Amino acid sequence: MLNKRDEFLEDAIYIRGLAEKHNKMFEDSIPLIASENIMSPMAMEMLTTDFGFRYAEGLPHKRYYQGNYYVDQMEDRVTDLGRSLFRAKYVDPRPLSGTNSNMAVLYAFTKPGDLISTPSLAGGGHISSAPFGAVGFRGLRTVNYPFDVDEMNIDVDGTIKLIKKEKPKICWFGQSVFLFPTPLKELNDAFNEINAKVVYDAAHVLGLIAGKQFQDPLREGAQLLTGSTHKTLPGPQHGIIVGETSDDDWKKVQRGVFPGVLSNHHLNAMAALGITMTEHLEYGEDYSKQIIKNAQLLGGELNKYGFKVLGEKNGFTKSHTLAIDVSNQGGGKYVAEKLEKAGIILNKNLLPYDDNKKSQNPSGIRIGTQEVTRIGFKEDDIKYLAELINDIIVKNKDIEKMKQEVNEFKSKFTEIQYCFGKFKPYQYLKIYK
Ligand code: DSN
Repeated sequence: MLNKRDEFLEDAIYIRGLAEKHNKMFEDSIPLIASENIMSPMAMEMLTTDFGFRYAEGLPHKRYYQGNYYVDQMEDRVTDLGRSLFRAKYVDPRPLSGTNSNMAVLYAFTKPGDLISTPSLAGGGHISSAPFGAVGFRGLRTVNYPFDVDEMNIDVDGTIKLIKKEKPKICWFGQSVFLFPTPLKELNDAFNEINAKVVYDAAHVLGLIAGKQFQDPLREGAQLLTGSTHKTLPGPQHGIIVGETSDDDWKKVQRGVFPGVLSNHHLNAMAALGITMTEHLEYGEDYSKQIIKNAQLLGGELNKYGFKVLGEKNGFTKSHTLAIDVSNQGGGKYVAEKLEKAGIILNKNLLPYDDNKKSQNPSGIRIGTQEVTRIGFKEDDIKYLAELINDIIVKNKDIEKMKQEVNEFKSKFTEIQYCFGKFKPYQYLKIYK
């Protein structure tokens, strides 16, 4: 019979074993989820340092705890790196996630009952800007921008009318299906007329903005960028707020972060973010160019195979993301699950004309090229990926054989690119002996 210690150890080893199996599953698979990425070795190392076990409430040099001598220096440097990377006056690298960043900004500039304008969920909006997400938690009301499916973007004229009529306290932008830049410049007169705050949730495209390959929202009308830091910016699961705004407004943002929506921030993740920023300053431009090139090529290839890739009129995408209507191939749920069986990991997604009630079985799938680009996919690899997807979904080839092909293909990509140092991804379990 097992004694208590052995029983608990068995549980611990079971959980560790799941992590090992999960690592192996991703090692063998092609990762296409548009909101994920893998970290560099130097950034990853930071997550297992003592930074992760300490408190540092507040701002550098004005803490409530002792022991922050090096923490303060690290936070100062990460903040400065953020200013360089985003060419911005203010950076707060403390939020724990994208949603946490959004909550801090909502806390700073709204009161319960206020109205804000946001992208709709089906138009790609994020759950944190929906009434059942962070926005609802703050007790806010929302109106959604009209969407133009041909353009795969918000409808400019309709949005101008909506802003002028509804006079929202905040005009909120940014999506989770983010194919094309938001037409901020075209909306500037409307923002000015109602004196709204303009906030842009850049989570998905943060690395592309920093790599100067997408729009530059802070120069186009937004005062604040929020975001998570682990999508096209390949950092830790963390958050950030960037601002070109008045000192008074920035103080409100900082108070929104602490003590508004968090007590301690996660120092190990912040250090990892700092290292990611240094790497992005060096490699971000090349990396972003290749991400977008790969996404556009994949859109074109899938289109040639007969898939209905949205945004065709504008070249399918100007970001890392593709949105594909697969209602003729069995629907988003069926296609995503079938691809998963063959080792291609992506997600089903609402499309702009889907009712929100269809979120468990929407018409679409979403694809992101940032992670495959990170491990070295170039043009020929993208063409082969499109062929694999066609073989699995359209030609209906044997799933086990396809899984083998996917595994063999993936085994060619053994190193994380666009970073300092060398590392074979998925080999993470080294500390416990
Ligand atoms: N849920 C994430 C996404 O997949 O886009 C964003 O937080």
